Amino acid sequence: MTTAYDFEPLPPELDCLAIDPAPETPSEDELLRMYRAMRLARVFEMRLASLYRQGKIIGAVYLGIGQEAIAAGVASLMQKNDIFNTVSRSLAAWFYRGVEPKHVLARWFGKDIAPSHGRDLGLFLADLETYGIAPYHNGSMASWIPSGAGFALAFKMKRQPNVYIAFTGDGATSPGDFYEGLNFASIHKLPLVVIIENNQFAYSTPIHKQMPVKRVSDRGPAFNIYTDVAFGNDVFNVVRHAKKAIDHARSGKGPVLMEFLTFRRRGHGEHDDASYVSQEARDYWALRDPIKLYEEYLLGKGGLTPSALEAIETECTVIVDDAVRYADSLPFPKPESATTRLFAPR
Ligand SMILES: Cc1ncc(C[n+]2csc(CCOP(=O)(O)OP(=O)(O)O)c2C)c(N)n1
Repeated sequence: MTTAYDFEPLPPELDCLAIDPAPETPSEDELLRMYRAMRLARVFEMRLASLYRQGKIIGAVYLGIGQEAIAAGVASLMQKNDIFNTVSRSLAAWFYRGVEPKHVLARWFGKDIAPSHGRDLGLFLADLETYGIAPYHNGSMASWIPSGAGFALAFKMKRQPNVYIAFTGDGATSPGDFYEGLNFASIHKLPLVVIIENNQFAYSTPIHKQMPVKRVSDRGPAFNIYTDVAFGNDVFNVVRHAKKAIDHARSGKGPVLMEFLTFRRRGHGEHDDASYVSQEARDYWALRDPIKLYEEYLLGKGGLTPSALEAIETECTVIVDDAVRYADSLPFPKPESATTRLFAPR
């Protein structure tokens, strides 16, 4: 039995229990598009958790339950030809960009499906052409920052008005890649947007055991770049802060470090019971669940009816049911193909 770490609530200026987009209310279409992406991610991930327990998933499953507002809010600001990367912890960004749940699920099942034909699992996705999702070159979550700086350098050299958005976690700000990437991007004023989903833990390591500063954003001044920190479970607050950050990078003023405070409501993966997380922390963040906060707004000032939200939930459930059927129906890669597709053709 692990002892849980002490819990610290957010300071009042970084907390919010009643969310509101004012003064800039998005159109109803946009409100619902973000909501659908978040809800679909939640329904999908809850199903993934049970499929994992049924032994249907190959490998581990890592969920982003409780972090959906950051993924959907940031994805809503992306423009044509922007490039981003996330792992599946930010599934709502994939869904917002149009990735189909059935394709993600088939890969968690290890099935023979493009692009990797069972060679990697649902945690990663790369599809530059269709969704602007960058290829990943290894599993280290900090390594995307220097590679993102490379993409951003290409944008700058081609005078292309795009940004590279690297989503990553608080733990990923400790390895050297984080420093090298941001240092390089700052010197060359590259359009690199680093979004930190600070969910309070890197696996079982809490923030205070992984960094000597209170917040990831305290590291920003070392790079002399635009840095900000904000509550990440309010989708409107995410849009407000991420917009300023992305505009800054897009306008040629250099990279940004944007930290969103959130909470991982599950273990690091479904194999982890997270007994190091106190009940107090779980209860505190349950009240700040991003979908709960969003629904309270939509049903109140947003003017939606409970049946409108139920219809979206049903729609998401049907999509996920179909995804399970589709993934089940596909074959596994053939054993004799095991040595193919591992290296680029020469
Ligand atoms: C260099 C390296 N060490 C260890 C791991 C295993 N690992 C994968 S994710 C992770 C924790 C990352 O924490 P954080 O960046 O806070 O992201 P989160 O998982 O909380 O979203 C670890 C230790 C890894 N991928 N790469």
